[in-house]
Amino acid sequence: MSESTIIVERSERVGIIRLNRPKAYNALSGILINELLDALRSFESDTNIGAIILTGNDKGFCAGADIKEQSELSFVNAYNQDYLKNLNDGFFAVHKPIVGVINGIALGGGCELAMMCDILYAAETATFGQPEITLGTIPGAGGTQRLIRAIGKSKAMHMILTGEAISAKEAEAAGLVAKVLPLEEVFSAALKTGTQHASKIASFSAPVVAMAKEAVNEGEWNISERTVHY
Ligand code: DAK
Repeated sequence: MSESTIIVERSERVGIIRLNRPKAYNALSGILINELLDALRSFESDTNIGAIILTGNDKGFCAGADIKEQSELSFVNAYNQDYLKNLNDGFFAVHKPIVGVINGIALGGGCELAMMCDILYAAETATFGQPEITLGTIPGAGGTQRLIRAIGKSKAMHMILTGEAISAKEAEAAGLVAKVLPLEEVFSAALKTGTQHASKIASFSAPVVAMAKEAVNEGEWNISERTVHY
């Protein structure tokens, strides 16, 4: 039986999902996306869970769409599977806060996955980038939409049109992440801090947290139709 592409844990009322494809920098294979969505759905329906943490492993957060897998798909298969849209829709369906703990690279779909979270904490080693243009394509999971809302047009354009990544400090200054954590013991410190914040949120009224999250998302998108096309 193949190894799971995610590790699911819980710490009191906090559900923790760790991406777990170290040999591929946690690239988003179809299997990983399905397992991630299953874990999100499971935590969403679990009344003992009040918040969710999504993080990577010691290879970093996520290198984006699985390039090898994608390159083997026919157009029809890629179109029908539409993994990235499923991923985006799956995050929209979660009413509990999702804290992303970004402990290293967050590239392409990895940066977009980070932006699907509600609050981001980054390690000092984290980098954020949309390198799709270097592969002859554009961000395919909301990057063109979320990045402009998170950091403004000029910085978003710079990242998307050059493919250059930004550091955790730059991401914090630009408003992409809420907090940058100390470098020493990056992973455990980031996870611990993320867990503490998630636990704090989890102690509040669940319906009120869900309403607050919904209101913020409405403000971010200002649209009733939740589909992100790119
Ligand atoms: N997918 C699959 N495998 C990956 C990968 C990825 N994204 N990133 C890394 N790997 C694999 C490498 O192939 C290598 O595998 P082996 O050769 O060992 O089998 C292993 O991870 C280690 O990689 P490196 O040898 O390159 O390790 P380094 O430490 O030197 O570099 C790196 C690590 C993460 C900086 C580098 O691998 C890298 O730059 N990776 C690619 C990052 C990237 O370009 N990400 C964006 C992916 S594209 C759309 C649909 C989809 C998309 C766009 C539009 N539409 C529907 C419109 C695509 C979106 C993307 O995310």
